[in-house]
Amino acid sequence: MKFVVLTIFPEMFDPFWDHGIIRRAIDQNKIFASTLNIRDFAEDKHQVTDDRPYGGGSGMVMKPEPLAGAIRAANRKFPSAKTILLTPQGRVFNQEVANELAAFEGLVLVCGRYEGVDERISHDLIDYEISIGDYVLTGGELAAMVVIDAVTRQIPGTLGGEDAAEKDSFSNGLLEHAHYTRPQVFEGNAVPEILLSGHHKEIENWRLESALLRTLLKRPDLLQDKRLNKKEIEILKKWSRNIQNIINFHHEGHKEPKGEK
Ligand code: 4GX
Repeated sequence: MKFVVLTIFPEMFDPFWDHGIIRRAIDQNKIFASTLNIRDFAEDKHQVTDDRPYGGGSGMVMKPEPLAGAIRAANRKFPSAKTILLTPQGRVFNQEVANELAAFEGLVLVCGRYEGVDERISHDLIDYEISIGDYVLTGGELAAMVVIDAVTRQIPGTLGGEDAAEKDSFSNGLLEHAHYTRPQVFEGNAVPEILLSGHHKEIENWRLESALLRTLLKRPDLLQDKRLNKKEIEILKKWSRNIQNIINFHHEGHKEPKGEK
């Protein structure tokens, strides 16, 4: 996967490329990462990238010429890459989008600043618009990093260990199960016994139950969207019965005498 980031703040990406899994993916040629400074494509003496909006009003707009120059330079270098504009108006990014983007040969990520980019850029030179969520950033750079980060870890061989991306959150539509490491007792709280037992099948069942219950309690919206298998339905039914028993007991324990309201 080739990433080219177009930005007026390329230095923001130096520490991003330089750490952790992204760094290792670059070193192992699983991804290629580069930035182009939009300012370098400005023609004027002062290399201006913004201008006042037609129609008036506060704020500035990114001028089309430097952006077009930068996008075309990136497209010449990587003709098969898709060009993505980070903007609150885009399709909301999630794991599914990350997987779709991971299938492309390259991504050119266009980072806007100010109030946005001239509309003729988005119309003519952009393949996809992506938003990382419904909040307003000061620029597209952090959004581009989020996209690059999530896409990179979907590329086979980037995570180390036995293809961890298939095991993690969302790959099965559920949140992760609870995790524990040493010590066995921390500040009076013990690790669940089953995890120490060495019974792999039971540990797997416990983890599925943990994942299902955490999803039910923390993100019930995810369960609504998910196709549940037989095992998962059995676990939820068991907990439904548990809860129903508690409710029944509660009602019976507080029953009013017959004939009364
Ligand atoms: N997810 N922003 C982009 C300027 C801008 C506006 C419109 C192009 C078109 C954001 C987000 C985000 C703030 C980045 C506005 N550029 N980007 N910027 N949320 O809020 O991606």
